[in-house]
Amino acid sequence: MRTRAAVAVEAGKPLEVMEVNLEGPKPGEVLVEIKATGICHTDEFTLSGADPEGLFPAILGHEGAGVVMEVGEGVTSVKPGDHVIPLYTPECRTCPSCLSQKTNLCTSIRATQGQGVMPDGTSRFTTLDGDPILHYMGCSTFANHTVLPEIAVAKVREDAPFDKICYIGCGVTTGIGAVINTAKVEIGAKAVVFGLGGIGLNVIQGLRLAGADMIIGVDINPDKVPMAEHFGMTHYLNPNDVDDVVAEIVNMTKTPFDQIGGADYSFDATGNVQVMRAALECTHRGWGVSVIIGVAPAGAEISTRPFQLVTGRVWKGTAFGGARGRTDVPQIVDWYMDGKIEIDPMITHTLSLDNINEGFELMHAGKSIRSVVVY
Ligand code: NAD
Ligand code: AHE
Ligand code: ZN
Repeated sequence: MRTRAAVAVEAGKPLEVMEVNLEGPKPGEVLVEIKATGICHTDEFTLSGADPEGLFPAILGHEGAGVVMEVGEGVTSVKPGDHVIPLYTPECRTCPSCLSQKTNLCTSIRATQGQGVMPDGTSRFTTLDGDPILHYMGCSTFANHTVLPEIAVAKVREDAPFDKICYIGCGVTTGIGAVINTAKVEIGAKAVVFGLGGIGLNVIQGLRLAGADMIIGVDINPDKVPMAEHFGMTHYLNPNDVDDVVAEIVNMTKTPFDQIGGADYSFDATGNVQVMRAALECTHRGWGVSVIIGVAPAGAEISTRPFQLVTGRVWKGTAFGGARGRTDVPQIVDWYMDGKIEIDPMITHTLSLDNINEGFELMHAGKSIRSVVVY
């Protein structure tokens, strides 16, 4: 079939909206009509050329929602007409990682996913001239139609609006999951969130759900403050207003009883390795846990004095908030529909596919939280 897609032709260049060919689903695959997709900072990261796994030409996008149109041979868990959210972290339930119950990082198709192809080693997308176009993160939601492995879709309820629940395909689940699944924050905790964008705000909403007492938000862009307060931020710190962010947070978290100070939990949602260091070092001696969510450019490395870990701080990371997509995503959609979590205010811009590059411009200018493309 033919479909319309925004193609990343080359690193650092705007996406090009064009007609492309899409082959139907092979055994174990499903064809999905994408109804809406968010633009995550990770799409920008790959488009910029900073992603060591970035391949071109490719159809980016990994935060979508849509309807199953056709299923390949052997597919049993979804059928045409089902509403689904594509999963860049699939859940096969049979690989060593899924069976371990220790991680959400299903390994069954990770290798081919990183090469921009389906599990059989080929792409379903081509240009109208027949040249291959690669998939991205196994999703390619910047296309009106896409093909995914059955294990990489979560079936969700049909009354949930696509233009909101697409965000559960990455940002919402990553932020809330980082708090609940990865850090396992407890009631009364003191937490710091670095980066008040599409992910950081969901960390904040996760912290409020978990019952954190103190939620310090750190961002160089003060325009992000009102939204962060709406979601539960209790204190704001602009790194440009203080000499030493770490010392400042340690002071803010001191009590008359605890003069050591430091956050119980911190989260990096910036992708900046200097920020990651500060996030670790502002946590409490003996028990502080710092979770890296941000994705850093090729060649970037994190560092700290080993003494920081010797004295009990723990450095962790999380992908897709530790969520097992087929199991957890339908539940998060229910949380949204039941009013337990909020999504709508974070979707600050709605665009057509033709205007998708505006979403990247808004992100660069710090003017959006989430831009969503509606097909
Ligand atoms: P975003 O652009 O919406 O937000 C980033 C925020 O960080 C912005 O508000 C920006 O002002 C702020 N910021 C930038 N530099 C800063 C600094 N030095 N100090 C403090 N604040 C700073 O991006 P997003 O969509 O929220 O994504 C955030 C990061 O999370 C990106 O690196 C993205 O690739 C990554 N990410 C990771 C996962 C995962 O599974 N681990 C999932 C989604 C996104
Ligand atoms: N390709 C990059 C890493 C990108 C990365 O870390 N991706 C996250 C999801 S970001 C979603 O917005 C992830 O899930 N990582 C686990 C995985 O298996 O990719 C690089 O640095 O090579
Ligand atoms: Zn993402």
